[in-house]
Amino acid sequence: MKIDILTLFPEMFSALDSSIIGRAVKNGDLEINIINIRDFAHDKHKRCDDTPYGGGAGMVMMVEPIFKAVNSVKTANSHVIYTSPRGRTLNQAIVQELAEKEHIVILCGHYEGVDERAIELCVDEEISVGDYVLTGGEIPAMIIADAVSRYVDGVVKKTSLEEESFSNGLLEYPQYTKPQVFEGLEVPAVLLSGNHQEVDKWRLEQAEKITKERRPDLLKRREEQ
Ligand code: 4G1
Repeated sequence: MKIDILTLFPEMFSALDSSIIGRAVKNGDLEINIINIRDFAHDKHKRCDDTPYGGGAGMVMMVEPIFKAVNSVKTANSHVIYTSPRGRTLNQAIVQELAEKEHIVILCGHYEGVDERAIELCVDEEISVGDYVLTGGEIPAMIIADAVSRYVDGVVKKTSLEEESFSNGLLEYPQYTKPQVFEGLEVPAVLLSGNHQEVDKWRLEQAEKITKERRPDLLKRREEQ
């Protein structure tokens, strides 16, 4: 899987160098390229944003550098995403859909976003990571790259993905590690019993209880599937 990220703020993506994603990139299981849109500016000042036609606050990212940047990476198999509050909200079903793609290109907006013609000319799909105001699409792009990368062979152990699909759509059960007692709080006895059937049963019950209490909408979505 190849992910190309187009941005005016490439430095922000050093966050991806560490952790599991960084290791997958080093192993060659995953290719992530960060492309600076500014490298495609045509004038000597490398201008990539300008004031909006019609007036109003802030700056708009210009279409030409974006158009050139996208075309520099795009092939017949590319899926181009614009991270935007207008898009459908990311969920695990969308992540799985994206994980099937050979090549994902993610365009990050900043300031007041991009010239609408950039979306019209270059973008296959808009995706949002949630309903709140951000300064740019860079962190959403990292969220998409992180979530999709987990499905690349070798990034996450197969058993993790299998357990996840078993508990599909449920919140996680409580986890404990050493010590057995801390500040008078004990690890539930069933987890020390060595009875794997009882452990599995307890974990499923806990996951269902927590999901029902906190995210009943997730249970409804599971029933629909
Ligand atoms: C109107 C949130 C504007 C924001 C309504 C989630 C947010 C990209 C995302 C905004 C952005 C709401 C996202 C807002 C995002 C141009 C550049 C758009 C930054 C920008 C709820 C600012 N998922 N926001 N506008 O935040 O890019 O992907």
